[in-house]
Amino acid sequence: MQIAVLTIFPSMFDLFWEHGIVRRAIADGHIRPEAMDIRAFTDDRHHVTDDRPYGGGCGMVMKPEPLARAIAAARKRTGGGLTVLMSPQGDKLSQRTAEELARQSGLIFICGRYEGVDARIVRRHVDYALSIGDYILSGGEIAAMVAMDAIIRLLPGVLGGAESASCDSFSDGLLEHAHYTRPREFEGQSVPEVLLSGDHQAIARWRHQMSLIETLLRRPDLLEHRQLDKQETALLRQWSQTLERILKHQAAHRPDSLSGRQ
Ligand code: 9D3
Repeated sequence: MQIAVLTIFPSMFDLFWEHGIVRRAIADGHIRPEAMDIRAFTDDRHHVTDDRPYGGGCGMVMKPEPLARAIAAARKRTGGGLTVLMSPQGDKLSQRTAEELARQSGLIFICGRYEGVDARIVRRHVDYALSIGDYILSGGEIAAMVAMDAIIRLLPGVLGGAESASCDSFSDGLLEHAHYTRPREFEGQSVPEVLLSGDHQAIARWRHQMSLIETLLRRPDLLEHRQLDKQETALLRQWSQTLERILKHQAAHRPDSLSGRQ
C-alpha cells in the first residue's frame, strides 16, 4: 500500500516509521510511506501555509494553494489513493473503518493544523474525513499515526505468526482476558491455578469466561451488538440467574418489607 502524509511537521513521523510492526511492514515491502512537507509546495519567500479567515474570527486557516499542489503530488505518488482528511468533524475511527481503509491500494492523509483547512479543498479534493475521537488535539498528525497504525497491522502478511489476527479471533468483539507471565508469584499475587494446569481446554474455557465477564462489566455495549455463541449465552444466563437469586434473597430479607417485594 502506498501511503502519503501531508503535513507541515513531516519529522513527527520519523519515529513512527522506525519502530515495531510499522517498521517491519516497511522493511518487508507491505507499505511505502512518505511524509510530505506542505511547506515545500508554497511559492512565496516565507513558505507560508496559513492565512486569516474570511469573515474574521480567531485562529488561522490552512491556505488552499499549497495544499492543492501537495495533494496533486501525493496522488501521483500513491497512484490516486483515497484522500483522507484528519479532522475533528470526521467520522470516528473504528476497527470497521480501519478494515475498509486497509482495502485501499493507496491512502493520502492530510493533517490539518490551525483551525482547519479551506473548505474548497475539502469539497474538491477530500474523499473522507476521519476523526479519532471526541477530544481536542493540536493537529492531525498524531491522529493520522493512530489511523495508520490500526490500518497497517490489518494488511495481509504484516503480522507475524505470534501476533497474527487468528490469535484473538475466537474472542473477536470481546475485551481481552488478563495475561500472566513469570514469575509464578509476584508481590504476593499468584498466577491463576488453571493457567499452570497444562489443560488446554480448561485454559481456553477460563480465558473465554474472563473475556466475557470483563466485557460485561466494563463494556456491555459490545455485547449488545455482538452475536453470542451457545457457550456465551449459557454463561450469561447462568450469571443472570445467580444475580436474580441474590437480589431476590436481598429483597426477601429487607427489614422494611413485609411482602419481600420491591
Ligand atoms: C479548539 C479549536 N477548535 C474549535 C475552535 C477547532 C479545532 C481545530 C483543529 C480543534 C482541533 C483541531 C486539531 N485537530 C485535528 O486536526 C484532529 C483531531 C482532533 O482534534 N480530535 C480527534 N481527531 C482528530 S483528527 C484531526
